[in-house]
Amino acid sequence: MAAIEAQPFPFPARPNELALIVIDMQRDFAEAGGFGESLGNDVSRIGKIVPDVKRLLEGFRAASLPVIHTMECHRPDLSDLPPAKRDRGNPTLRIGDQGPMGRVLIAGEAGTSIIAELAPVDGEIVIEKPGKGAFYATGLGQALAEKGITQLVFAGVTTEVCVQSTMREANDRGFECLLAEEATESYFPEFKVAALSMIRAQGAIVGWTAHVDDILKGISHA
Ligand code: C5J
Repeated sequence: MAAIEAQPFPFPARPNELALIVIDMQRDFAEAGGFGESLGNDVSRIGKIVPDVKRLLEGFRAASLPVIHTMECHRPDLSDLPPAKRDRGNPTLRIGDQGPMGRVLIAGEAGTSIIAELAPVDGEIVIEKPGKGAFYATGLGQALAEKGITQLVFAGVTTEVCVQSTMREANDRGFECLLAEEATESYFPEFKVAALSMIRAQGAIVGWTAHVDDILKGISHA
């Protein structure tokens, strides 16, 4: 596989060690009545990246490269939800409350599920995570090690929260991380711009960023 055109310099992709990780493309963050909206956010911004996330998913599937999905969610008994997380901010719906799409961010509830167009297919790994970072209190590290994955292409939401947290966790664990620019979004446009800049600053201190078209071009010969 040729290096993928990226910033701040080409991403040295190795096809046998590369996977796509799609972070938290859940109804609760993207649809009216969910957790994102309960925090006062304009969730329509999230829906707009669905076609680009889908293009990436289809590209990785066509190239037979591994795909991982994450979901931010908690156990029904809330035993993995620290009070400090539940009580933070001033949402109209707190995690675990009953909302229009079921209990907010609880495993198995309708609102917690991944948007239908981006739903996992057989064989793809789905990681349920109680934190913002996907390595904390999950089996993600072991799942990646078992598949020999050392490089991750990131998509999903939100750029500066769960995506960036997971990229930083992965970077510290030795993974090379590439963020797909059009396939990630924030409720705050200025935070997306800032997060992309922070990630690729200082010679890719957290990772690389690239356009979806360039990633798809890079993996098409995998
Ligand atoms: C947030 C996430 N923003 N998936 N979660 O609370 O970024």
